[in-house]
Amino acid sequence: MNALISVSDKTGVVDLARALHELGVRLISTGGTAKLLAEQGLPVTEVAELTAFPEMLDGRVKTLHPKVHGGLLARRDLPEHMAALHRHNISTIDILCVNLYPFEATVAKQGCTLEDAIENIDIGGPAMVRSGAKNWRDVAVLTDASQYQPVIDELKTGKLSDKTKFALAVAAFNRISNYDAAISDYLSSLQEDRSRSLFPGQSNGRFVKLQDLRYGENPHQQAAFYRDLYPAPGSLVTARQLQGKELSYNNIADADAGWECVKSFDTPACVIIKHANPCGVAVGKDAAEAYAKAFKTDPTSAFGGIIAFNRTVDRAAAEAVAKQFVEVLMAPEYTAEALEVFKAKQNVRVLQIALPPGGATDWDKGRNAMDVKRVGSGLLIQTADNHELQLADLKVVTKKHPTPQQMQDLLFAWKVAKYVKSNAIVFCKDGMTMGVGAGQMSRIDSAKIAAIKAQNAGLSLEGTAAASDAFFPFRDGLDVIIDQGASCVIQPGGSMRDAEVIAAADERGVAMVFSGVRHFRH
Ligand code: 93A
Repeated sequence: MNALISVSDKTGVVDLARALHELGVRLISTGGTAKLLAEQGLPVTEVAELTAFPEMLDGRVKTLHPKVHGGLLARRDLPEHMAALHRHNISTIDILCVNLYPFEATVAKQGCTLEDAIENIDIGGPAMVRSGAKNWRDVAVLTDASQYQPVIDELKTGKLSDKTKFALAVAAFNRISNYDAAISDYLSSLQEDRSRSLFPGQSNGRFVKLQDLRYGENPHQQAAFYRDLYPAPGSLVTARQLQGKELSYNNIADADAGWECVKSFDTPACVIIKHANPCGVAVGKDAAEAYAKAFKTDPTSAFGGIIAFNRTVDRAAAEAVAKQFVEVLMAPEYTAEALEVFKAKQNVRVLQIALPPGGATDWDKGRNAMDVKRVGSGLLIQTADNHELQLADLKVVTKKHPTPQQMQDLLFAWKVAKYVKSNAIVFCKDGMTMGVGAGQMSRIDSAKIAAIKAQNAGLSLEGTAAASDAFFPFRDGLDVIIDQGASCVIQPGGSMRDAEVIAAADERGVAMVFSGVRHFRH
């Protein structure tokens, strides 16, 4: 039996080689490895001797030779393969032990140059690993020091089982795949203007761990936070935490909901999130006014909330926010005075996140290009819900037309409804939410809950604009909304009973517009 050993990380390799030698295996090795084994008194044949070709080009070509790859790839069960080996005086290589040039460790070092990185791209090693692993029935491929001892132990009992050799081949291809991924990731990271590449925000399925989390949604669950390899500008993962306790799993999930919602507004806006739903959203002349309005929607739920702004938080806004119990605060910027206010409240997690460079109407907005949801042993993947409704998209379907002010409120309500879990009913007026009904199994219940919440907050729904994230299958849902005081309604339309629902709106004297799109959010 012949073993070819070629390792950069020489840990454990002398013991392995000695054990192989004692089992009567002939050792073949590349320059550095051969030198080490010879120093330890082991008989070793250099690859250069085997190939009758010197290592060349600074070691770039060492093992890339038919004497090596023929010996690895020949099928022992095919007489013509074995005859070809014989004709060309090639010996089989039955055990291959390779670990690769340390590419990952090299690029992880501070100040690594492109040249350093390139020189550490191993070519011959992965080529041998692939050859050996492809021919797994005949070649045992060791790519990690943890495999040495178990393989030696099994060899001592006679020969390696197919099961072991197959497992080694799987591990070998995994290693190669990760190695190539590291090279591709590193080189891609050097390309300029990645955010404007064809597919912004896409990760090619690869993620980088940002941090382990104390626990998941509940304390008995483990969790970690990963980001896309190339995060889109303006996305949550680009946030910088200025102060406060460590973010929890639920904090991050809620913060994302708040940030996604608030950055969709052009004008100063504030979003307060609880359990992934907005419990108050408002626009105002500045951050402080937007917050005051958003808070009014549901002061009870706002307790312990996650608050997001799309404008600089100044002292006035900070002082107002500091009066309530807040878990996480997000904004593109804070004045020094605002930060001073939170110094006294060290538990508050203060995050600074840059807005997407193109603003609220930017086409990519730093959102995920893809939305992924895990289901039992599978994935659901969809493009993100990026639809932005424009005034011109609205179709008035009732006799009564909304006033320009009502149109603004309808658009505002629609924007908010998109970020409310389905079934969503949102009542709004003058750029603020007046009642939010979220996540109910029945649209009617969502409407009723929104009304109860408004009542609890001392708000009147009289003359409000109401949004429904999906169409009304019957007139009953619309009736409940009108009973609560809505004077205009926005909904996608598209129900079998649209005519009945429009007639109901006309009968009750409210204006209704169709958006033509639905915003289910689960
Ligand atoms: O430069 S290479 O890509 N060209 C080769 O032909 C080659 N063959 C083995 N690198 C090559 N290797 C690698 O050399 C192995 O994967 C291993 O990491 C390293 C071992 O070199 P040495 O035994 O000289 O320390």
